[in-house]
Amino acid sequence: MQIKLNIVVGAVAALLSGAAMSQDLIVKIGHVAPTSGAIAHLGKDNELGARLAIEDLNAKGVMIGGKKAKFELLAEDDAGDPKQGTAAAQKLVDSKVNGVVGHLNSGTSIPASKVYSDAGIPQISPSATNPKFTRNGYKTTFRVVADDVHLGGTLGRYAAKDLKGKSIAVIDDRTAYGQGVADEFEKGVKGAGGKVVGREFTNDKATDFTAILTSLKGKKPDVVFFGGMDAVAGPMLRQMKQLGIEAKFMGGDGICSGELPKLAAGTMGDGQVVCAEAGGVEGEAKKSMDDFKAKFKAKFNVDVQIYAPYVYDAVNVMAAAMVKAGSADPAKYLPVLAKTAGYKGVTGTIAFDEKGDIKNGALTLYTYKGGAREQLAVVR
Ligand code: ABU
Repeated sequence: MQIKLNIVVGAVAALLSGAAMSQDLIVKIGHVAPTSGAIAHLGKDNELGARLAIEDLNAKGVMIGGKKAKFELLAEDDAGDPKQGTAAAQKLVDSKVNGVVGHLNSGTSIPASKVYSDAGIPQISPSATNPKFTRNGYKTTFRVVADDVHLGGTLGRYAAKDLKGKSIAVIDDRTAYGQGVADEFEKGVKGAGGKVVGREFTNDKATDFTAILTSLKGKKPDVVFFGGMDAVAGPMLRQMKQLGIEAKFMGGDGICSGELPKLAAGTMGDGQVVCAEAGGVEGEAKKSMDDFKAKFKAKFNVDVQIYAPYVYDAVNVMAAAMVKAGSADPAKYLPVLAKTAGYKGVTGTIAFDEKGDIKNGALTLYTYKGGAREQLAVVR
């Protein structure tokens, strides 16, 4: 008799819990980054940031509009290619995602932003820095990092004033990011009274830079700036060494990864490279970033490359807007997301301006010593 009663009680409990589960609110978060190709290490870094955020949200038991939210990650690979980027965006729209964090590259984030805007789906990029990303007038477009006007301009002034560069050479990879950040760098150099002695370009898949480096060598540069990503910067540093070019090497956030020393195969001199991440924290706020990096390493057994913490914050900012709006319906939480202010993330305080850009964005200048990234300064 007791056994029968236990079975009935168990069955009722199972039914009730099933009923409760069926009332859970499924929230689909799309994520897009190049998880294949030359910068797959950066794409995977971003994707792991999103996975950690989703796991933490589900572990916390977030309530949205009186229902327990179950967050699901729909991760797409765009290979850093604009066409694949818009295809991935359309796939996520067709899957009825509630929001998207991505893409990693400016060259994919910009065309994809139209797809999300047309569908009314909020998109936060954790790493696309080309200013055009937030300047198309789309209400759905946000980013949690500083843009290339800030990044390139600051690095240009730093090259002319702090590094006291007298003959500065500039190379870019002709991508939306690389060319844009190099243009801003050049403006920054000239604005600070510095001289750009040469400008060359390559592409984001190139491996041989002998011709452009030989041409620049004749101009005796003391600083070489590269607008592009670490996968190209590493071999470029190797070839600079082979050609006997002793110049300092600068770049934006795209080269400022943990992977750069490996990609340069031990050819980087201590302090030779100066780069900047398009965000950063200092003082007391640094603890939350350091804690995040330690947790990330413990969980995935890899170090953060650049932007995983910004992806983590982007997912959480989106979830916080849903909680505040009491809805994961994009039309309902989008106006709340746009008003985000004072959100305390692991990357600092997040607030959006009228374009969807982060307000008062920081930059962190780094160099490399002994094959490891070393912070120089956080600037605003
Ligand atoms: N911000 C550097 C890498 C991503 C991009 O803007 O293309």
